[in-house]
Amino acid sequence: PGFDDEGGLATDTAKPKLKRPPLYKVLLMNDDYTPMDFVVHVLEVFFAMGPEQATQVMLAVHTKGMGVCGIFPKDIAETKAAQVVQYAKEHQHPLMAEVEPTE
Ligand code: NFA
Repeated sequence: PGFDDEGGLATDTAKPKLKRPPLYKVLLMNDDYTPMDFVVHVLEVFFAMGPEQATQVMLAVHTKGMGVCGIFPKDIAETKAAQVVQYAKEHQHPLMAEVEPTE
């Protein structure tokens, strides 16, 4: 915005379009088989949590059935969820992660 003859409208009323991207939750699902220490490790590696926060989130997922491990733009959320599932599979654990839009 800002030039005088952009096309007839008062150009300084045009909003600079810098919208933030829609955000998506990465959910971690509980299961009966994945070891607790593996889940803590995953949260530390893929979600940059320290050991204390990673342990809290792991225990919340373990007791409530699922939990949010991070909130990101869609492509990042989907990449992280896919990386977690692939990494768990490589280690023969059934840990699952899903993506869901925020409100
Ligand atoms: N419920 C798993 C166990 O008791 C631990 C776990 C926590 C798995 C969080 C998945 C997610 N070993």
